[in-house]
Amino acid sequence: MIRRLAGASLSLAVVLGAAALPAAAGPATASTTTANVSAAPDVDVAKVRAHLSELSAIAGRNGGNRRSTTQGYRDSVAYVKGKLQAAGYTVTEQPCTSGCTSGAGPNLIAEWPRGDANNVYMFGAHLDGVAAGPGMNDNGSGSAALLENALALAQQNPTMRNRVRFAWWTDEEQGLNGSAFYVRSLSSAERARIRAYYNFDMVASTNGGYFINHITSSAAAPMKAYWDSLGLRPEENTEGAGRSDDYSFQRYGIPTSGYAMGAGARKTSAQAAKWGGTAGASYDPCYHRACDTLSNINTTGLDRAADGIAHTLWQQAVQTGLLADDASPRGT
Ligand code: DTR
Ligand code: ZN
Ligand code: ZN
Repeated sequence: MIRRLAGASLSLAVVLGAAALPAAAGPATASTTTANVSAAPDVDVAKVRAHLSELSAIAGRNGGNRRSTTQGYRDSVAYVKGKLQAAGYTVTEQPCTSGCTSGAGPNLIAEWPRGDANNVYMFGAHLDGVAAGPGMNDNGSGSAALLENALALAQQNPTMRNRVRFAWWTDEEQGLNGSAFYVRSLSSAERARIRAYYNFDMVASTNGGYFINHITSSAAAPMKAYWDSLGLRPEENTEGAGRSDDYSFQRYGIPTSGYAMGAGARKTSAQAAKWGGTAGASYDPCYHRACDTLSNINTTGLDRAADGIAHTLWQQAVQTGLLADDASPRGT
């Protein structure tokens, strides 16, 4: 619950350019056009937390973790899949048949079947955890934020300009293996349709910062615009570079970005002055530890990530308005 303007539908479109936020919409002027415009939803962080609670319970029933090779992982896949199917998605389990740890469960892929299939925007998070604990920040946080965004998209069912595909990856913790298998398995034509891949890994670190992968890139622009609009002054995700599933796409030249709040590296004094928290301590003091439980979740950060995902998804793929000059749709 962050955004000042959270309505599901506006009757007045103000064409403000690619980085425009609904909160900046002003009164009608010569540059306005009347249309049914879908605004990005304010994703309910209580619902994101409810998904996290389910993942926590799954770990609890399965020896305390959700490692890719375990029943805890397979139950996590079943939970996410069930929610997506109930919302109307066709969901694919992709077994990882090469390069994954023996016995690793599948990737989970869900595409929203509207918009131009030649322009695909992908949003992904790894669903597996390490053996040491339940993996709530790493990476229940990204998985749950993504799931609630997928459900919000289905619920709002806006007119789509481009295609959105969601992925929950297996075996990231053993070497980015599920995402690497996925990208490797695509044909070059399928890879060329992916306009950007957005990654969400550890988006609720209790002593975290606001980090964006490839922050100055055009793929990152809507992610940065949203956090800038909250006054967060995000920084480049240097700690996470090459260490999560975005790297599997980057290696094939696909533009990548994403949010992260940080792992085992320590917060600087300048960052503590800017964002609060404890200088000299890890962004996530429970990184890869048994204490990465529901208590290890920064709900404010989680909310800001979930809402920024929605902003980015809407900006890149939803039919958000009509051109001011000729009133023709921006896409087909
Ligand atoms: N892939 C993460 C590793 C990681 C390390 N630092 C960061 C910073 C931001 C995001 C991720 C990471 C893991 O799953 O352990
Ligand atoms: Zn991770
Ligand atoms: Zn990890």
